[in-house]
Parts: sequence; C-alpha cells; structure tokens
Amino acid sequence: MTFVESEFQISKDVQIRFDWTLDEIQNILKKPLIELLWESQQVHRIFNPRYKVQLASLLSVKTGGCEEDCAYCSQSMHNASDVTDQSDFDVLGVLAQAKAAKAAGADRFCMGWAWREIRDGKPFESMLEMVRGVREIGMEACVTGGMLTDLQAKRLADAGLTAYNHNLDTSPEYYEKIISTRTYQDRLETLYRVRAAGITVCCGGIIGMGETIKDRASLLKVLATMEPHPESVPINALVPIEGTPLQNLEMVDPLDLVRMVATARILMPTSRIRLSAGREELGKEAQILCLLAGADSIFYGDSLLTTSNPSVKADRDLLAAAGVIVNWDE
Ligand code: SAM
Ligand code: DTB
Ligand code: SF4
Repeated sequence: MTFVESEFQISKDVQIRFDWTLDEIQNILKKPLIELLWESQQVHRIFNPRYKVQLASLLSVKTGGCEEDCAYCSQSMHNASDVTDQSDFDVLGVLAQAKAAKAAGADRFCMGWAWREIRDGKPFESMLEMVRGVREIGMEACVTGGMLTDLQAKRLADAGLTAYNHNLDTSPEYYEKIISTRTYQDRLETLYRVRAAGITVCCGGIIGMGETIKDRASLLKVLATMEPHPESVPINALVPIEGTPLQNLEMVDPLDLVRMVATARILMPTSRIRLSAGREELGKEAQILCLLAGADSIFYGDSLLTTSNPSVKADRDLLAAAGVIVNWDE
C-alpha cells in the first residue's frame, strides 16, 4: 500500500471536534505515554505528512514596565526581576531584525510589547508600520501587546497582520493564583475581537506553574472548544525567572511537555502547535519527542523576549538530526 493510500484511510476517521469534554482530555493527558505518542503521531502524520516545522523569530519591541502582575513574567513592574523599562525599538530597527531573521531561515516574525493594552498614538502607529514592513518582506507577522479594541484590531488586520498572540496561560480555575490584574474573561474578549477582525488567533499557555493535570486539561478544553480552533497554540514550559514569585519552581518534567504537546495535537489536528519557552532546559531527545508528538513550530533565534533560547546553530543541528522539513529545504 502506498503512503498516500494509507494516509487517506486513516484520515477518514479523524474528525475535527469542538465538543471535547474535560474527562476526555484528562484521559488523553494521562494515557500511557507510548500509546499517547502513537495516537498523536497518527493525527500529526495525516495533517503534516512531511513533518514540516515552522521557524518563528521573536523580538521584544517594548520591554519591561508592564502594569499587569503575571507571576511568571520578568516584565511586570510588580516583580523584582532585572528587566527594567528599556527604550523601544524603532520601525527601521525592527525591520532590520526581521530581515536578518528571514535570512537565517525564519518565515514568521513575532513582535512583543509589554503592555496591559494597546494604546493609540505614536507607538501604535509604529506597530502598524512594523506589521506592514514585515509583510512586505514576505514573512508572516504576529503581534502580542495585551488587550485591544475592535478598531485597533481592524487597523491591525488592514495592515496585514497574520496573527495576534494572546495566551490564556492556564486554566480558568487556576488563573487568579497567577494573575490578579485582569480576568480570564478579559482575555477571552480580546480573543473574540481578534477573531472578529479576521486576524488568526495565537493562543496557548504555560505548564510548570504549580498547576494540576486537571488544570492543564481545563486550559486545553477552553482552547479545543473554540470554533474554529486557534490557528496557533504555543506551549511554554515555565522559565523560572529570578525576582518573580515563581522563581523557585523547578523546571517541569520534559515528559509532561511531551504529553501536553501530544494532547494538543490530538485535540486540534490542524493547529500549529508551537514548542515555545523552556527549550533550553530540554535535551535534544526531549525536543525530538515533542516534534514526534506533534509540535510543528519552534521559536528560532538566540533570544525569546527577555530570556535566551537555543542558538541558531543548535537548532539547525536539532532539525537536521530530527530529519524534519523546514523552509530552506523546500
Ligand atoms: N503582554 C502581552 C501579553 O501578556 O499577552 C505579551 C507578552 S507575554 C510576555 C507573552 C507570553 O509569554 C505570556 O502570555 C506567557 O505565556 C509567555 N511567558 C512569559 N514569561 C514566561 C516565562 N517566564 N516562562 C514561560 N513563558 C512565559
Ligand atoms: C509565547 O507563548 N511564548 C513566547 C511568545 N508567545 C511571545 C514568549 C516566551 C517568553 C519567555 C520568557 C521571556 O523571554 O521573557
Ligand atoms: Fe505584562 Fe504580558 Fe508580562 Fe503579563 S505576560 S506582565 S501582560 S508583558
């Protein structure tokens, strides 16, 4: 039987569902790992038969001084981390970084602003110019900048923004243990606005913040019952940062990350599952298990927002060792 035929046979059985229950998701998360991996691989292979991995580069345009009190974040003014309010990148500086990221092989450029919400005025006009510029050089453009209004979302869509990143981070039940300056509902409303403006949604979370398996399942339930599913789902492992309330937490078990990725893949077969923060703490074997489990994107470049990421060289070696397909292979 040829590969294409077998692919067709399996794909007949996979339905995209939006009615996942908490019990179902918990049962998937807790399956024997070997079985979970087999199930997620089957789904992954149908929807991404060439194991294509998207490389996304990240730049913090506006760093530090954020009014929100997210317990994991180095950029909150409520936390005593080393990150201080730095001067922002200008449009030309950002576009130079985007061009360099493209030359290194990335095809998505993600820009971050440490804001509670987007404010109108010069910084927002610059954000729009950055989005237009990134699109002009032929990359997908993603912005993360906190809450926004309908009009701001429309203007970002008109500028050509591909995706808006706005994570739910954890379960609705655990949220208030992590953030007190906004509600889960605030977060959901922003996501509805992004969707209504026709921008694709990038929404995921963090594991390793002291949450239970049920919390992880509950976060995945919120994501997997959105219709349509978020096009992009970043799965972060907490990077415990000195000066934040979560500084003393231990790095999550890498196999928990593999489970989270595999479950997200099963629940949301066509979404991009991004293996995000925390990769520096993982060996190459654990990262390859995540790719096998269904991750089809990584952040690529020597830094994330305020923390470091594996080097470009290390990632090129990793991708080659895994034998997956990336932009420059096509
Ligand atoms: N202010 C915007 C917001 O909160 O949406 C954008 C920036 S925020 C830093 C983007 C995401 O990075 C957070 O939602 C969180 O999921 C992730 N993140 C931040 N600090 C992290 C850490 N220490 N470890 C893992 N993920 C982290
Ligand atoms: C996401 O979920 N993870 C990225 C991106 N979206 C913006 C950010 C990770 C930040 C890790 C901590 C830091 O570098 O400050
Ligand atoms: Fe601000 Fe975003 Fe950091 Fe929260 S995660 S403190 S909103 S920059």
